[in-house]
Amino acid sequence: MGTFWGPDFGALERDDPEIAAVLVDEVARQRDTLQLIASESFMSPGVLAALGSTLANKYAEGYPGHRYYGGCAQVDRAEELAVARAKDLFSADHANVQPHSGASANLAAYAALAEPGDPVLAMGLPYGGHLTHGSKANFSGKWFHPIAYRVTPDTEEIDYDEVRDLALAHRPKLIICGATSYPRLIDFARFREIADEAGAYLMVDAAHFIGLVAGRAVPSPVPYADVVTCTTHKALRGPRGGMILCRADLAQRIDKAVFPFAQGGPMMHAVAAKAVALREAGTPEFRGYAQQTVRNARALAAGLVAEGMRPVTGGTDNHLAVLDLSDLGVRGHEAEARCAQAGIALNKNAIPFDPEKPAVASGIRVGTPSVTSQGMREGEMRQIAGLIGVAVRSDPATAAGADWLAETGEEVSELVRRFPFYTEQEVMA
Ligand code: DSN
Repeated sequence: MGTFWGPDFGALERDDPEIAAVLVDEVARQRDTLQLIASESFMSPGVLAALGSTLANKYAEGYPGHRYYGGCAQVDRAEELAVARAKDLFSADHANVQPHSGASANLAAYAALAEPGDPVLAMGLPYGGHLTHGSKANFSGKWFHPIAYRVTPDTEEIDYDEVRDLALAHRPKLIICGATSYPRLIDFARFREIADEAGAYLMVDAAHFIGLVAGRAVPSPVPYADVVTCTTHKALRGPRGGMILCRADLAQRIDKAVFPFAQGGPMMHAVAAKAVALREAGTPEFRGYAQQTVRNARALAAGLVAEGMRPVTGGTDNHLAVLDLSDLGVRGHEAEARCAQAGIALNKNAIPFDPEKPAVASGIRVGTPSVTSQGMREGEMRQIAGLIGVAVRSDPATAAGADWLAETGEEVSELVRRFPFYTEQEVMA
C-alpha cells in the first residue's frame, strides 16, 4: 500500500489545543458513559479513517463520469463503490449516496415526487414522525400542504384506517411512512395498497431502521416504496449523512433533485465513508449486531417495565422503546437530566397524545444500537434498566437523590469500562 495521509492528532494538539481538548473529552464521554440515544451508534475505525481523509478537499459536483471538475478519478471510484454496495445490500434498482443528511435526502425526495403546494400525508410529529414530514417549522410544512395521520389511542400503533381515509379524502401526491420514535414494525404492504388506491407515491423514511434492514433484523421497505430515504449514521454505523434508494424509473429525477436542486458539491470523504460502512453492513458480524440490537431493545423495555415505566405500544419490535413515566410522577425532561447526571445519555420524548409540551414531555426514548455495538447483551440490558430506574426516581434536590445518582454513575462507569468500542490505540492515534 502507498502512503496514507491521515489524521495527525499530534499536530492538532500542538497547533490547536482547544479543539484537541474537545476531541479528547468527547472520546472520554463516549467511552465513560452509557449511550442510549436511539439515533446514535459507533462508527468503525475504517469509517472514521475515510471521514478524516483528504477526499474532503475535493470538489466533485455531478456524478461519477459526469463531473463539473477535473481530477475526480479517485472520488469517482469511491462513489461507484458506495452506489454498487448500497444497491447490492438493499436489492435496490438505484442509489444516490450524496445527500448530506436525512433531512437533505427528504428535501430531494419531495422535490423529485411533488410540487410546492401539493398535499403530503405523513405521520404527525407528536405521534413519532419527523420535522421533515410536515412540521410548520420546516420546508415540508411551509412549502407543501401537510396532512398528518396519527396512532390509535388504545394501541398507540399507526391507525391504518385513518391513513386510508385521509389518503382518499385529500388525494396526496406523496404518502410518507417511517418515524423517529415508533417502536413497532410498519406495514409497508398496507401503505403500498393505500398509496395505489389514492394514486400517491410512497416514500419510506427509513432513517431509524435502515441499519436493521441491512442486518436482516426487520423487513425491508425497498420492495414496496417508490423511494426510500435514510441516514447513514444511526444503526447503520456509517458517517453522518443521507442516502436515497429508488426504482429505476425514478433514478434520474432523484439524482437531479439531489444535485443540482438541493445540494452543490458532495462530501466525498463522507461518500467514501458510506462505502466503507455499506461493506461492513453486509457482513455476518453486522447481521449479528442488528439482530442483537432488537433483542436488546426488547430486554431493555421489559426491564424498564419492571421499574414501573409503561412502554408505548406495549413493547418494541426494533431498536428503540418509548417509556411513559406518568406512573412514576416524573416528567421526561427531569428523567433526561437525572440520567445525564448518572452518566446515562437518553432523551425525553413525547408519548402519543401527550398532555405535556415537547420540551417537557411525559416520556423518554431509549435505543440499543450503541450498547449493542459495544458487545452488551440481554443481561447488561437488565442491569441498565435497573440503573435507569434508580436515576429516574432520584431527585437531585434531595441529599438521598444526589447520593443515588452518584452511586449510579459509578456503576455506569464500571459497566462501560468492560465494553469499550474503540481500543486505546484507535482513539488516541
Ligand atoms: N434526530 C433524529 C432522532 O434522534 O431521531 C431524527 O432526525
